[in-house]
Amino acid sequence: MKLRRGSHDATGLRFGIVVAKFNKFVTSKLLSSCVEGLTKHGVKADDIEVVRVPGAFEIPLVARTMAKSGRFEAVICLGAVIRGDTPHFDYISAEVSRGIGQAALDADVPIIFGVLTTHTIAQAIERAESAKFNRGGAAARSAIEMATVMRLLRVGEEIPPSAEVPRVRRAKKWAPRKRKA
Ligand code: INI
Repeated sequence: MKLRRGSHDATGLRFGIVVAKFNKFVTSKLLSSCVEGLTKHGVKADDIEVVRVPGAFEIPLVARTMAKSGRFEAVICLGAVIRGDTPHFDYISAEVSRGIGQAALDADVPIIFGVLTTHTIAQAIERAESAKFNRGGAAARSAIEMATVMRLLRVGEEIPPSAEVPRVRRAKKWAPRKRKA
């Protein structure tokens, strides 16, 4: 049996982060613990690119574009959808989770779901703070694990240069010159 798993050594890997501005008092905490989580595992600050979007609903499109750019080994999505008095929560949380999953499959690049969906503000704060659940740090670890396991699985996918088919010039067939009459 072969067991393949990702590592937590992220040296040389590049990550994109999409973070929602809505509920910034929560998402800013998710962002700082996520960046800290990446750098702690060897990612250089220059290899992290952060894009801010208005709200969680806008995350999937930007995540998909970043993932398709070929500039990142993984993209991390951070947001906070907090239940209110209307069904708005249900539409946004359903769409962001579906959209992120679809974006990862479209782009063929790991996209991490670091979007909180909570009933209360207190639950959201609890999950964003590093002392408690720290979902930002967890998103960073998941991204590193997925980036490294995908790299393992993809070994051998590219065609090595030696296997490329050389362009062969066909030699002209020899034929006797026709004499002018
Ligand atoms: N966006 C969030 O990220 N979290 C929320 O809790 C939220 N609520 O509750 O409304 C929210 N709404 C904005 C939404 O994501 C879009 O930005 C907006 O609808 C424009 O498309």
